[in-house]
Parts: sequence; structure tokens; C-alpha cells
Amino acid sequence: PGSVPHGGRLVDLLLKGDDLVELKKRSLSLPSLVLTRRHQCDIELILNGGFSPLTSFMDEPTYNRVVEEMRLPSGILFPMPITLDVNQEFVDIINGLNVKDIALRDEEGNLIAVMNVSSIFKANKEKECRLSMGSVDPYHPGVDQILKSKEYYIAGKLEGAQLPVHYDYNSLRRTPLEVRTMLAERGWTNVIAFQTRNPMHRAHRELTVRAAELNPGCKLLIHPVVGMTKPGDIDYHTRVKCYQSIMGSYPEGLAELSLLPLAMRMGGPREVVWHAIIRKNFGATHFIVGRDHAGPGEDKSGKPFYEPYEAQENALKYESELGVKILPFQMMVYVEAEDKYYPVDQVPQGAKTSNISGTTLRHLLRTGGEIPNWFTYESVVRILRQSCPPRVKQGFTVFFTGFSGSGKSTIANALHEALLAANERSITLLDGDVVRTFLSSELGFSKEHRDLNIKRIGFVASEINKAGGIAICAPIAPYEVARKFARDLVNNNQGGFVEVHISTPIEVCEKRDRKGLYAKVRAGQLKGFTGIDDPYEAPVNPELKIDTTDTTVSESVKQILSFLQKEGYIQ
Ligand code: PPS
Repeated sequence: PGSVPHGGRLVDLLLKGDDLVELKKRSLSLPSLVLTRRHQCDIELILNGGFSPLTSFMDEPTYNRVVEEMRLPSGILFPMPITLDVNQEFVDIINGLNVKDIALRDEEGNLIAVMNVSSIFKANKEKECRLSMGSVDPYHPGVDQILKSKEYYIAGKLEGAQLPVHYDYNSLRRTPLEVRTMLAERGWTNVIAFQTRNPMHRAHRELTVRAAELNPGCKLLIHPVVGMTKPGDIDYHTRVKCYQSIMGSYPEGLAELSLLPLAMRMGGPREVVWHAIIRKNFGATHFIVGRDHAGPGEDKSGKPFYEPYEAQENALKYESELGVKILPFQMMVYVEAEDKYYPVDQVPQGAKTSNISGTTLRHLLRTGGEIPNWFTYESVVRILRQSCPPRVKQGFTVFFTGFSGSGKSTIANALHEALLAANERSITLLDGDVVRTFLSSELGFSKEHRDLNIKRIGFVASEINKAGGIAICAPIAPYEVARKFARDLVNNNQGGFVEVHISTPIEVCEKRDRKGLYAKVRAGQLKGFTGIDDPYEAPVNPELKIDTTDTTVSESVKQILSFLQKEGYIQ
């Protein structure tokens, strides 16, 4: 039952029995390439047929035609370049081989597949971004990922050993064949797939049920992405709990949940066509496309990358070629007078509508504000509150940066004491000198070592925050990129990041010279000293800036505490 796979046949590249034993044996003597998370998501859907008719990462002619025309060399529609990027060093290794077989492995060393490399090429990444994403702005997550990928792409015949290993939700991670089998068992021939990367609320439930009502005989496949989504999205563990809880709200026998290990590119108009192809391969006959499908948000100037219905229009344009019925939906809004949801273009005249955006929801969660029943289900709110605690309970990092002798450590210590007295969370002080004694004892003061030091501090702070604790860090941290790295790590681990630039001028620091280090520098006994003969990139947009020339320690601590209070981190 269900749709014919894209290209006519469902790809399955996994070897079995003796062939598999033989492949594993052969792989032992091959050079290994460790697949990134994105590669693993892609290869899973190549090996199990989710990307049918693709049978590997794209070689140069395939890649070029896909980028330029959204088509495979056979002429079949395929909108998204699927590439395996490697560096020069690995290309040299391949070039040194007689038989160009390589073992593709996950980070634990598990063999995923063997590739016989037949195409190695340097891509025009700018062109790839411009044509496939419609932008070259690295604020676009898909563009950023392409631009950051390594300089060569490789491709060649794949022999699959196993799908990437997962430890969670294995009963819900169905392959295309498993979904098709499930549909067959249920006797479902007409199936509407629903894609999402967000928690589901009442609007989503109403939208999907409405789609089924408008297409009699259709059942629903709720098919959320658990591979990679937009940075900053709610983590998939939390989302899966939400999906599981919302499934009980569907009429009996109408909907099934299955998880998709896709690495999204947030490529809107092209991505939607790709999503439809994937769902077709999983057996769906219909595909819901709402407002701003796979949208990457806004560019640097706050302008959306795509028009809100651009993706929808593109999906409809290719509908007959796709062989999947596209069900376009406008945004659903709540009409209080009727306690009902309507697509925004079908709201009864004059009726007052309500909606809560993702941003507002996050704000309500962070501030512990009330989330109304008309918007979502109590069980969903409970799950979201657990994963996104209000700020007073959330872990956070206060990250001081500034010259040696600027006052970082003194203020950090005083802040530590003040916070100990005023809150219940555990607090860890990661002072520059202490870190260098225990965590980074082998490091010096080159740019590389300083960056590594800050990465380590960021990592430890993010882990502390993940467990709900407070981290106070006080390194010099002279480089913007490393500070940003620490900020991103913390933010991605549910932590708040408060950067405090102790902006005391270098002359004042030198005059104080508490540790006698500046004297040593002037005497030529110490080289590469921050602010004297080594760079310091001042933060452009720190949360706080304090110059201790005329500000006392207690005044500085007061400023930080009142900022933390204003932002809701402490009461
Ligand atoms: S960094 O750049 O963030 O990794 O530096 P950090 O870990 O904070 O370590 C700075 C402390 O090391 C002492 N020290 C130096 N600082 C700067 N440049 C050079 N070359 C150097 N050599 C030793 C100095 O005491 C710093 O401590 P603070 O507390 O900042 O005075």
C-alpha cells in the first residue's frame, strides 16, 4: 500500500549474512573515515531508502545537476545536494590507495558502510548555497553548514553494514520499509504525513485532524524530525515525550507516530520538495505543508530568508511530478468564541483570534508564566516545563573577561560569596589561575592554547549548567571566537550566558601589578603578555561592562546581581 517510492524502487543497501561478515572482515584493513552527525543522518536515509533513488552521496555530475536544476542525471526530481565532505589529508590517503575502498564509521568505531570512492571533487560552495539555499548569508543555518564543511566532496558505491546505532526510541525509529509494513498491517492505503521539528500543541493536532477530515479515507503519519534541526530548537528528547503524550488526543485508529532521523538544512522552498520525496519513500500519499515550511528564520538585518508561503508554492509547483498530494495549510489560529481552531484565511468574519508564537512560549516557560489550555495540553506543558525550567531554576554562567589584574578574580570571588548567600543552586568558580592548575596545566599562552583553554572552560561550565548549577568563570579569554564558542556550548546545554567585560584599562592594570607580572614583562622576562605584546579583542556586545578604575568590588557585584535579577536568573 501507499505510494510508489521515488524513482520506482525502495533502495536498501544493507548487506546481510555472509556478505556482511565478509564486508566487516574486509573493512579492518581499510582507512576509516569518522562520520559526523550530519553524515550519519544522511547515510541512514541513503542506506534504508529514505532518500530513494539515491544510492550514495552525490558524485560530481549528480551534485552539479542537483545544485543547478534540482534533478539527478536520470532527470528525476531531487532538490537537495547530499554530500560527504573530507579534508585534503583524507583525499591524500584515498589517492594513495590502489583499490579506493574506505570504511565509514561512527565515532565509536562501528562500521556503517564501505565506500568505493570514484569521485573526488572540490565544490563551488558559494554557488551551492546561492542555488540550493537561495542565500550565501552564514546566518542561514544551511548556508553556515555548507560553508563550514570540508573542502572536498567524495562519492562512490556504498555497501551498507548497519544503520547508525541509536540508543533511544528504537521502537519509534522506523525505516521506510518498517513504516510501509506498519501501514500494510493497519490496511492504511492513503496516508497524510506531517513533518515537524517543534513540540506539537493543539493547533497542530487540529490541523492534522482537519487534513484527515478534508481527505476522507486518509490516515495520519506524524513524522517528526529527530536528526538535526535548527540550532536553538527544543531538543528531540523533550519533543518525543510531547509527541507521545499528544498521540492520545487523536481519535482511535487515526494516527501513528514515527521518528525520522533527518538532518534538516532549513532550505524552505527546496527542502519542502525533498521532505515530500522522503515521505513518499516512507509510503505517504499526502503531505501537509504549512506556513514557512523548513524556514531558517531571519537574516542579520531581521528580514526573513523566504516568503512565508514560498515553500508551499514550490511544493505545489512540483506536486504532479512528485506524485504526492500536497495539502497546503495556512497558519491555524484559535477562535475563542467557538473554542475552535481555524486556518487564518477561514476565520468566521469578525471573530477574535488568538495565537502564541514559539518566542512567546519560550518566554512564558522562562518566566514561569501561565500557558493557557486553549493553546496546548497540560501534559505537554508539564514536559516542556521540565526541560525548559523558569530562569530562577535554570543553570547559568557568568563569564568574566578582561586583562590580567583588571579585577576579574576579585569580583568573581565576591560574586561567588554573594550568590552562595542568596540562592539554592550549586555554584562552581572556575578562576583563570585555578583552571590553569587543574584543567589546563599543560597549556601555554599561544592563541591555540588560549582558545583550547576557553573551550574547556566553556565545556565544564555548560555541563554544570546542564545539571542546573551556576558557573562563574574568570579567564582573560582574549579572543572573540573562543568566547562565542563557550557561549554557544552553554546556550545549547540549557544554560544562560552572561558575559561581563571587566574593561579596566591596561595602564591601570599595569599600575596595580598585583602579581608583579607586568614588571616581569617590562624587564623582558615574560613575553606574549595580553594587552602588552599579545592581543585582546574587546567584547562587542557583552551583557555587562565594568571598569574597576573607579568602581568598588561591592558596587561591581551589585551591578551583576541586579542584572541577574532583572533577567530573572535570581530572585
Ligand atoms: S587565557 O588567555 O584566557 O587562556 O588566560 P588565563 O587562563 O586566564 O590565564 C591567565 C593567567 O595566567 C597568568 N599569565 C598570563 N596571562 C596573560 N598572558 C601571559 N603571557 C601570561 N602568562 C602567565 C596571569 O597570571 C593570568 O591570570 P590573571 O588572573 O588574569 O591575572
